[in-house]
Amino acid sequence: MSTYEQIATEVLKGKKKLVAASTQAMLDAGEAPLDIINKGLVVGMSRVGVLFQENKMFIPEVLMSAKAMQEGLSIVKPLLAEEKMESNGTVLIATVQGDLHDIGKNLVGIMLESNGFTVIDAGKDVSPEVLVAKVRELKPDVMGLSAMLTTTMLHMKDTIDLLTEEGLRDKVKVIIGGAPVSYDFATEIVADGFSPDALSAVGLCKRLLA
Ligand code: B12
Repeated sequence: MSTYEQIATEVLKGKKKLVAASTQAMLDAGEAPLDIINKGLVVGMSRVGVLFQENKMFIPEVLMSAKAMQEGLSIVKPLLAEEKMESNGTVLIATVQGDLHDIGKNLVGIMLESNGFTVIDAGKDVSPEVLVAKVRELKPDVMGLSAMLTTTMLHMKDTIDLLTEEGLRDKVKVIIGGAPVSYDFATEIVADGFSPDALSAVGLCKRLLA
């Protein structure tokens, strides 16, 4: 029988096929999809973060882990979205320009979707111009911006500034997240909110749209 610890270790080792098999085995054994994400896949990826920081893991291995994590997520995701409910609102999410980190953003999308929000994922490395055009066209209630680099987090401000210039700032709530950003940074760039993780992002969206 697979365990959460096994999934975490397989993510850390970048074993895509094993992660897929263990995830499926856990689901078959009746484990909840959200638990598999939070107690298995995310735990593995957090360990990757620590080892990368300590120079004990390098980019090719990190990428293998990221792919293994995404493989697990792709198996549990359809099950989370299965319970159809009335939409709580529409959230446009994206990783900002110059930034290719999308695991956190994808998790936020999955959590929102599984809590009844309609999620439009604009992808990664998305420019302020493209985001503003999407806000105009799709009229989301919330725009969620993700950044993982201290350099790219500045594009969150650029995106908000462009929304203001285009007269759209009061049409959408903007929330931000990602390792280098904080509540203080959100206040500084006049975003409507910040969340440190995917689960609290759900509560934040609910509060903003209440
Ligand atoms: C995986 C990873 C990569 C992968 C990304 C694969 C992918 N598809 O995402 C690859 C190998 C491509 C990569 C590349 C690089 N990376 Co990198 N990477 C990481 C790593 C190890 C883990 C990130 C991750 O996925 N974490 C797991 C997820 C679940 O957590 P999360 O992203 O934080 O998301 C959660 C919250 O932040 C929040 N959240 C996230 N987004 C949002 C959005 C909203 C709206 C809300 C509300 C919440 C929210 O909710 C999420 C879920 O709970 C981090 C280390 C770290 N400590 O974070 C470094 C890290 C982010 N990378 C770093 C660096 C330097 C790079 C490179 C520049 C390396 C290089 N020299 O080339 C490149 C940059 C490429 C680019 N242009 O983007 C640095 C950034 C340093 C800095 N301060 O700027 C870090 C911190 C590592 C380090 N300490 O040096 N990386």
